[in-house]
Amino acid sequence: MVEGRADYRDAGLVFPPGFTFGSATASYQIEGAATEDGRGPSIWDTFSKTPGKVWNGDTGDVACDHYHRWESDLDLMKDLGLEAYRFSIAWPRIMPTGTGEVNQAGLDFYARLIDGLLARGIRPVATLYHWDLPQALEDAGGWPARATVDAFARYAEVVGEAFGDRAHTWTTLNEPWCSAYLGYGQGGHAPGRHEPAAALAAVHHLNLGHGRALQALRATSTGTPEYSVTLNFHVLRGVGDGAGEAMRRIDALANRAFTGPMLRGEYPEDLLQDTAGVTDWAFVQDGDLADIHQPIDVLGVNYYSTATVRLWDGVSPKQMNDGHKGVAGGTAWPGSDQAVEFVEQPGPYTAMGWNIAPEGLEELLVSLSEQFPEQALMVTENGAAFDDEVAPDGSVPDPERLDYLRRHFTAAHRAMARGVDLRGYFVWSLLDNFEWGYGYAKRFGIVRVDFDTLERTVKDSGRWYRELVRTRAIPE
Ligand code: IFM
Repeated sequence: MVEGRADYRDAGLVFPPGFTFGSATASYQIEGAATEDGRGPSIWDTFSKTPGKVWNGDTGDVACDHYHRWESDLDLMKDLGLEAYRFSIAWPRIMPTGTGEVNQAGLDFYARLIDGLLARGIRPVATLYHWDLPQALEDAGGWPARATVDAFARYAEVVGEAFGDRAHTWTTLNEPWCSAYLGYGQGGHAPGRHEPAAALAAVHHLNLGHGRALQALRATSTGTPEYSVTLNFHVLRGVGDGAGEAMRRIDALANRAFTGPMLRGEYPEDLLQDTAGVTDWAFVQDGDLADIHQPIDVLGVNYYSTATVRLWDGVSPKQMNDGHKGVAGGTAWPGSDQAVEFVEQPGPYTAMGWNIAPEGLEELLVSLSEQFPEQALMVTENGAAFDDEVAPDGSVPDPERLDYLRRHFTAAHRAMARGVDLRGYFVWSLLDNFEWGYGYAKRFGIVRVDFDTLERTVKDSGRWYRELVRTRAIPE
């Protein structure tokens, strides 16, 4: 083992000028004001209000109340020294039913936010879709339906016209893997459907939506924004005899299903073969791949942990679902008697139960830059949930999160030292917020939110980050 590789706790590493330090959030997770100023319902409003879907019955109705507290939140960002802020625009605030009428009050909110960022010298990095699909579009079929792509392109045109003079970076989608597979396959995310073929149709329509949105944004933006998409990559480890095959399959489904069309203009042949028992991919029409394959300036990378997989022979999808051989979670291919199981990994873990593996980030960044040598990269999310406690003096000591961040910044720095063109890093998240199916039980913020009083308190990790941004060197 190379000295120092195991702990990733190098201090003093300096990030170059031009490297962007930011933090990230998403609309449904922080805004609240779910029915105010003409916002329409999204699939997450519906899902979170469906009994049994979200821990404790939590919803985003109030969340961090950022919709009303945006100005003091911007002051907080300024105080932390953030150079950029990655937020998402709620489609149902802009177009309450996803198509048709544009809601001026929704546009006004994001105009205030963007202008407020610029006034404080913070670059606005805006994501168009971080999972809050207007419910009316889901009622009409959701992402498995091609019409959703047209609606998304029109929405991109509207925000491009409104903010394309000021946005620093446009990001089309956040983690389409989650939207497609968790939303339409596994069902743990909104809209909670369990339809494997629909999940793959959603993969394609999200990819197409990305390409069509880029075209619309480019056509309407009058400034000089950068263009990007954010993917959550699976950094894979394998166990057992079929380890290589298990890793190949998940790499195809989870990673190359998106990078293939977006960055190479084609779906991987092995993905089409692996999934032939589920769909014939007839939803891919002539011209789609050219539409998807648009240039981007930066590829957004979200990374939290690694995943370990094992291949099972002789397991049918039914057995898989029944928990055959203790297989709890994984993927089975209809028409095949093989299944891939996600197995437990060695710790330490965060409060999400995710293993802490900074070396996975270094490996991912190096691998992406080898696969796509011309593509600049940006870590658009990295961070950790822990069960923070408020100290008697009101401070929030969070040594585990601080240590997690230190090790992952070290990993990013090491990747850069190995030649990776990494442009910046956004810590997830600025604020404790609505963590989807976990509600408010999991805290990712570098700023604590008291969900009774909505008071914000900068945690020790936030202070540490402020020091990193100020000095550009990883603090002790
Ligand atoms: O909170 C989420 C975010 O919305 C998308 N990426 C992962 C985060 C932590 O689960």
